[in-house]
Amino acid sequence: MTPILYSFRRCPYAMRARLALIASGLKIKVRELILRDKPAHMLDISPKGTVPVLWLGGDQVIAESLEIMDWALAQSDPAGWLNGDVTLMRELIAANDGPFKRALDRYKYPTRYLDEAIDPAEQREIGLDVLRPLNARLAAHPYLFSATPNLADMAIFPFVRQFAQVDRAWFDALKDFAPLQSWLEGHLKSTLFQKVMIKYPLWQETQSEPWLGEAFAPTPQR
Ligand SMILES: N[C@@H](CCC(=O)N[C@@H](CS)C(=O)NCC(=O)O)C(=O)O
Repeated sequence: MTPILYSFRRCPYAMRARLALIASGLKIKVRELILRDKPAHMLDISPKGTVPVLWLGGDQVIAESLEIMDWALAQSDPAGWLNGDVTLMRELIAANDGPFKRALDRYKYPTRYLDEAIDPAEQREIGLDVLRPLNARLAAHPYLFSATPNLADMAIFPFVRQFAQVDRAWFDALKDFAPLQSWLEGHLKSTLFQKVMIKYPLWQETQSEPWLGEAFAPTPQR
């Protein structure tokens, strides 16, 4: 069967999965959801209840964003995202998913962490410390490893986007971060990202799913 992705448009984990799935050129269908109303079938096949979830049919399920990227690129990697030092790519991704994401959540949603007596400005600095080595890499070439993007660029930039968006004026005014700022800008303007951010209607059990990365064309009303 055609693989089906359970996805939430604004989730950075779901974005990185969509980036790899679209870049791979594989034909995938998408079920758009909102987190407070997850489809029963998604919870059946992945009880931990996070997006993205890629359903390959039957009990074959991939419920981790990086594993979805790996699955897609293992089959088809036309842009060469796996060319290069994959171990180092994964180290950068681990710093993103660990310390950076932790600081991002506390910076973006301080009221969720009232028991921790969070200072959002301090968390923002912790996040910036993780971005500093990325910025240094980007001073040497347009993407993290070379002149073309790879797995690390694509797995990380959706989170930097979120970090920047909390206070765009502050982010844009950061001195010494021009390489990171233009790297982010380039991703946001890319054709691939436009496809990744196509808006789909929420999926309902009775509906057929649109193709991932293709503009949704509703059936004309008679
Ligand atoms: N480690 C997971 C994390 C995914 C994740 O945490 N996704 C969030 C949305 S961005 C989620 O589904 N949270 C569950 C919820 O809020 O109900 C992955 O990489 O796929």
